[in-house]
Order: sequence, then structure tokens, then C-alpha cells
Amino acid sequence: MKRRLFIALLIGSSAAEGAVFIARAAAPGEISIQASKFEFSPETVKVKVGQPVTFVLTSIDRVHGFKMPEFGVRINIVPDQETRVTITPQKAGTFAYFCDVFCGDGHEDMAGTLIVEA
Ligand SMILES: [Cu+2]
Repeated sequence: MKRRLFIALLIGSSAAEGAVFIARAAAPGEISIQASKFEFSPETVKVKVGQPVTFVLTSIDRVHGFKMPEFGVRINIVPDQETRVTITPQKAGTFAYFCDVFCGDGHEDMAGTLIVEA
């Protein structure tokens, strides 16, 4: 009987940690982007000029790259960890982000669009 209660507590606590993780990923000023062969999800993100934004990058399969040349961003996205990168866009426009770690046949199409609104 005691053992059952203990297991229930364990399950309860891990569910609570999951909820915290979801809440963090959706925090204001953060945008979660998930990488997989051969796409980013979401493929298009919108941000505002002058407002700092943190991209929370994750991969569900292998190491991918995340490159945003106009913002001097280039980082690896490693499975099972969150990679955070913050930018503060200074001008409106449409910019590309893409994978720069060869990840297989289809890698060339692994790209997304950042829309910076005034
Ligand atoms: Cu790639």
C-alpha cells in the first residue's frame, strides 16, 4: 500500500515538471522552434522591431544548424537540449533562417522566414 502511494507521488511530480516546461516554452518574448529533417516548425515567425526575442531551439532527431546571417546568429541545435539565442531586430523586413549543418537529402530546403514588423 505504501509503495503504491510512493509511485503515485513520483508520477505526480514528473507531470508537474512537464507543465513547467510547457509554460516556460511559451513565456513572453520567447518563440519555440523545433528542428527536424528537413524543416523548422514553425516555418515562419513574426517579431517586432526593437523588441528582444529569444528563440528556444530544439531538435527531435539529430544535430541541425540555425543560421540567421543578418543577425550574426549561427549555432548548433542539439537533440535533448534547449538552445537559446536572443536577438533584438533593429529594422523591419523579411529575413531567412536556415540549417547549415548537412543533415541529409533535403537539407537544402531546411529554411524558414523571420518577419520583422515595424
Ligand atoms: Cu540540415
